[in-house]
Amino acid sequence: MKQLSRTARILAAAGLSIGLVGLAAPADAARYSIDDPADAGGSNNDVLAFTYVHGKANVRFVIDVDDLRASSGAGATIYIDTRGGRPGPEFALGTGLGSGTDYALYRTQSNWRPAKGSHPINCDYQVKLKYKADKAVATVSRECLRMPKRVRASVKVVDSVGAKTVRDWAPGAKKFGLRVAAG
Ligand SMILES: [Ca+2]
Ligand SMILES: [Ca+2]
Repeated sequence: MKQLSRTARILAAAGLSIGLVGLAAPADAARYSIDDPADAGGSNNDVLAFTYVHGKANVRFVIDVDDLRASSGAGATIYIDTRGGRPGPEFALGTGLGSGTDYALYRTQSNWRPAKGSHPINCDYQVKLKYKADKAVATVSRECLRMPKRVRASVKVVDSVGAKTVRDWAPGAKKFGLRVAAG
């Protein structure tokens, strides 16, 4: 297979994602989307794509997995970088992928761990788990993120396959996608 440049892959992924994310996103929003290989060792929750859309009022994150199930015991964490000059993400949103799960947005340290004494932030955000479409969709108000000019993110899904713990990151372990400005 011909090796595409990173930019070309991102553009191709963005093109493909239009049909997936659809018209729910504002037309003028900036987005980043990347495909991820089926590389999570037999996990149903293998991440196949990660997309984020930075709109005027909120940032929407879409995690496409292989086979999202209501019985899933897996969890996802979306790491959100709002200040490029400070190492690591400023926020993280953790959620289970099973039906009726809890989720929480919290502040992070430069080492990608929760900030000391961090509590779930009291602001407007939600996670929707779409089992038929195999997507987890998180929508976070920009006010939660202190109205950042630009946002970039990384996602990690942790699942158990037999006795093994499988971690699947997109676009890579502790690697952010491209920065996108508010649309
Ligand atoms: Ca994957
Ligand atoms: Ca940062």
